[in-house]
This record gives sequence, C-alpha cells and structure tokens, in this order.
Amino acid sequence: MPADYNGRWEMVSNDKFEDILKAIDIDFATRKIASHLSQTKEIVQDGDKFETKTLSTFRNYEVNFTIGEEFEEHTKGLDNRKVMTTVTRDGDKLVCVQKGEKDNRGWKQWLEGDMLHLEIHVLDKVCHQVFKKSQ
Ligand code: ECB
Repeated sequence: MPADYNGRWEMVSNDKFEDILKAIDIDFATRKIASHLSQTKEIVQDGDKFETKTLSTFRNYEVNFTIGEEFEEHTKGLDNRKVMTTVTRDGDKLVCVQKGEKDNRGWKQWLEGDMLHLEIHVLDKVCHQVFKKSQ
C-alpha cells in the first residue's frame, strides 16, 4: 500500500526556508514575516488524488494534484508565478517538478513514522521542513 499522507500536520522545523524565499524574489518585509510562521498542512488523499492546504496566520496556500498529471500551478499568495507542475512517486516519496522561470524548482515529500518531511528546492537552495501528525 502506498504511503498515506491523509491528516493534519503541524510544523516542527523549517530549515533554510529564507534561502528559498530569497531565491524566488520575496521582498525583505514579507520574508521576515514568512520565515517566522508555523505552518500547518492538511492533506486529503484518495488514491492518486491529493487536496492539500498549507495554512498559517499570514497566508494560506492550496494546491490539488493527481499523480502523473501535469497542470498549471499558480503560486497565488506566494511568489505569484505560473509553473507547469507534475508530481510523481518515487517509491513512497512524492516528487514534484515545477517548470518555469526558476530552474530546478520543486519539492519532495515523504513520511518517517508520524513525521512528514518536505524538502523544497529552487536553484541551488534547499529547505527542509518537518511536520508532526496531529490528527
Ligand atoms: C502558506 C504558508 C506560508 C506563507 C508564506 C507567505 C509568503 C512567502 C512567499 C513564498 C513562500 C514559498 C513557499 C511557501 C512554502 C510552503 C507552501 C507550499 C509548499 C508546497 O507546495 O507544499 C506542497 C507539498 O506539501 C503542497 O502539496
């Protein structure tokens, strides 16, 4: 059975997030707010279909996808770019490629026990976020 990402996940660490914010040209003031946020992830997974919400007191971000199906993603409220996004599986890992203005953009997500790991990368920058299952 593939990894089950369903649930609510609370951020416990967010390493090098500001490097990502800089790499996607987020202004100083927004970076200062964004880098101190605790994020919560809500995931509803039905087979290959995912509905995801990343929530915070400052902004929320929702993106839905189906494994293997490319779609146009608008990073609304983040850097407001349009990218062509595909999420695939590599074993139990989800691997996302976001083709667009910024090279080497995407993320990888996987589970370790009751922890969800998310590695976000853009250009030569890598951020590692960890979330703990809460529901
Ligand atoms: C939405 C909470 C963070 C709000 C930060 C506001 C402004 C900063 C501008 C850009 C931030 C760049 C990335 C945001 C990091 C996380 C949000 C979503 C990452 C994502 O797509 O996660 C996937 C995998 O978990 C959702 O399916």
